[in-house]
Amino acid sequence: MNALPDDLAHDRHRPRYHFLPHANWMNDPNGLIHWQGYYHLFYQYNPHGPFHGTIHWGHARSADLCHWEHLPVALAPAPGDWDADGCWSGCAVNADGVPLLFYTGTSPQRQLLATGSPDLLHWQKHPEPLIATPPPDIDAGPHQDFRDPYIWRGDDGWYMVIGSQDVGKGGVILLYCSDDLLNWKYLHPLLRTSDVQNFPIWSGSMWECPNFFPLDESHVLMLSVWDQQVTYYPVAFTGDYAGQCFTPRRQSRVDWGGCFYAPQVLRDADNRALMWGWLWEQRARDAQLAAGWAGVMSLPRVLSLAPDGGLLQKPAPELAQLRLPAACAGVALDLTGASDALSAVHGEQLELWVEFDPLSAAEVGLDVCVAPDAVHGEHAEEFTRIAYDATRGVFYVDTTHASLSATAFHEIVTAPFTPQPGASVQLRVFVDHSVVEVFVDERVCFAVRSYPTHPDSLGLRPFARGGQPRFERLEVWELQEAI
Ligand code: DQQ
Repeated sequence: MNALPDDLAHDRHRPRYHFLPHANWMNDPNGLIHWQGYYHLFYQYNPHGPFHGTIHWGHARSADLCHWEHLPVALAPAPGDWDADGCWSGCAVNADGVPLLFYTGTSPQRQLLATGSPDLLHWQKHPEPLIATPPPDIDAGPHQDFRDPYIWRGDDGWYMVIGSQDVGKGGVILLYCSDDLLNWKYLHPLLRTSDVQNFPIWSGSMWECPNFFPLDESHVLMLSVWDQQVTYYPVAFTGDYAGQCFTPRRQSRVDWGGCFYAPQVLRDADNRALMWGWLWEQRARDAQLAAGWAGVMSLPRVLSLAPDGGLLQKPAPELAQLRLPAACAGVALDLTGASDALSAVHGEQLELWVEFDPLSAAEVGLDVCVAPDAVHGEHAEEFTRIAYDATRGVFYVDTTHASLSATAFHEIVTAPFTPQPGASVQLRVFVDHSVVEVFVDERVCFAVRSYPTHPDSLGLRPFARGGQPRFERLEVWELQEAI
């Protein structure tokens, strides 16, 4: 852990246990690798300000997934190099004990390699691009959208996927193979838009940041949907992989909150699939410039598959070490009981574990970051609402009232949600200053940003409409600072 400079220590919107650099801009997680007992997180980083530009690879490591040590920048764009305009996203590979970073250099986009020292602190760029252009039968557009290599070792050699577009046809994930990690042969598209046009989630015109990995009995292709200079959301296709071909069976949104993007997955020594995503700011650019930082990493999420093939995500259990003694631990509470139990609890670094009967009211949930004058009232001036709406069959997070500031974006994000028959809904919420990360039954996740203006918009309160809600469990912890 590294002490924060004074000006940042007083920034109430700056997260304290979600990872971010001391200052400036951060976007995608890159090169995730569990190496000699440490989780290494590289990330897209601009050391020159809190905006996207001159993209380097920042670097940090953690032994416990909670406390992070900032390390020197790993990759920097250099005039005359193939990455002169930026070192864009990519992955790390352990090549029989030699650490390698594969990434996209701009412009135009091409796939590059750097070899690391055993402590991962020094990186030597390979003199030539590994893959300089997209395959000739792919029209990657005027900017040659062709980026974000992701590599794995198969039974018969190395494989790489790269995100791209085929103009007029949509996104495409290109599959390559290699015997030596240096010479790559293009095989064919692993997936393209025309293969998934009957799936429900719109998938834009370009696919970036692919990850492809086995999970339980299936394979998952995760990618981020991009269209016309706009980043949208990551989706995961679950299906079968055989003979270098992927057959998707099911599609899901990885996160419904609207600021989670470009996730990457790491296999750790216990063979867990751990995922981080970039959480972008949801406030105006001026506010980001004034803050001096922009972009936060999500919490590490452990992935598994539901029996129906859906993606399950839960916060890494290591995060429990940040808990202070429980500030509230209630069982079988009605609305008044829950309200009383929460009235004494407030904070900017909280974990909530709530279970409720989804049949007990038309809408059930809770509000976080609530202004104090309204903790017991109907209309708080500032609050962020997290709730299940049985009438519409949705779970939602509402930041319409999260901030009185004109610079903060306000929206209601909604995910289809059907409770498990006969079971309570399990809601886990992490509040970390301007980050609110929500896990519903491990099946639906929302990461949102909330920027209250009142210094004391720190309260919690249960919420219900149309019925008598029953909270089976209501537990809250304050969490220690870790970054
Ligand atoms: N961010 C990187 C690209 C990637 C995009 C550039 C996704 O490599 O496609 O910073 O956010």
